[in-house]
Amino acid sequence: MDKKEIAQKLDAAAVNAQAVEQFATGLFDLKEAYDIQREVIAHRVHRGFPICGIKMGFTSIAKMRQMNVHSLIWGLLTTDMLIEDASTIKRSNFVHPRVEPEVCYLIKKDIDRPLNALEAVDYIEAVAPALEIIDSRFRDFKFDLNNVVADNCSSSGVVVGSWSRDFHHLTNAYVGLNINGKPVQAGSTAAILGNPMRSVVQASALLAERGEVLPAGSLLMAGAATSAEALNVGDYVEVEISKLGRASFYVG
Ligand code: OOG
Ligand code: MG
Repeated sequence: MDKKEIAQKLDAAAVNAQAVEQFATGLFDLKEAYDIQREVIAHRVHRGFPICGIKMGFTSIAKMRQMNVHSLIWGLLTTDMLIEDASTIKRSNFVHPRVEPEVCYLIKKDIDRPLNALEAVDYIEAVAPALEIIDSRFRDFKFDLNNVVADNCSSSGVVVGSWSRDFHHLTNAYVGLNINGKPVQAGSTAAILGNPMRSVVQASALLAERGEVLPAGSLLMAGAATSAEALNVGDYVEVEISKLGRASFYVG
């Protein structure tokens, strides 16, 4: 099976909301996994949904432990993944969706080189509370590092709340995930690499490694601060970040 065939299988799994088996260990290496990810994204772009940002994964210990993958990963966001704040998603469009609370940055200037933490601040226009819907295309949500990367890091949906230009207090802010009014996960933005801004630094290094640029106006999801929670029909899901606000959606 070549990279194009693997990508085609993963894209079909997403479109049909039908899980597939993990690909055999050793079928492709990590570099090839990112090449497959690009092929998977090409299918979405071809359907008329351009790339609108990137997402970082496994930037918190909680997530690494939950999924037993201990390396930073990154995927691409396309416009078909964008979900309006306070809107309703259809459970039947997904395989086994989960949600996690995140911080989303809006990029001010093209990120075209590795940045340090001080420089990264100048590349951020605004920040917003966000929710990521992840939906692994692999059976039982089980994968190894190369498989999850090939599957575009389980990316499925992104809900972004209101933008704020004040992002300096985000070093240690409360992050809560509420489902049907009950807090189901609680943590801090500090759980994201010690400071979510480090996610921007890491993203700049990973982009440079592949010789890619993140254009101004892109979204950058910093990675979940807590473990993810399964979604069920009827759920009302809300993220709450101290001093930043909320974002939410319903599952129909
Ligand atoms: C992979 C995606 C990880 C995050 O925020 O850590 C991720 C997964 O857990 O399926 O998005
Ligand atoms: Mg995530």
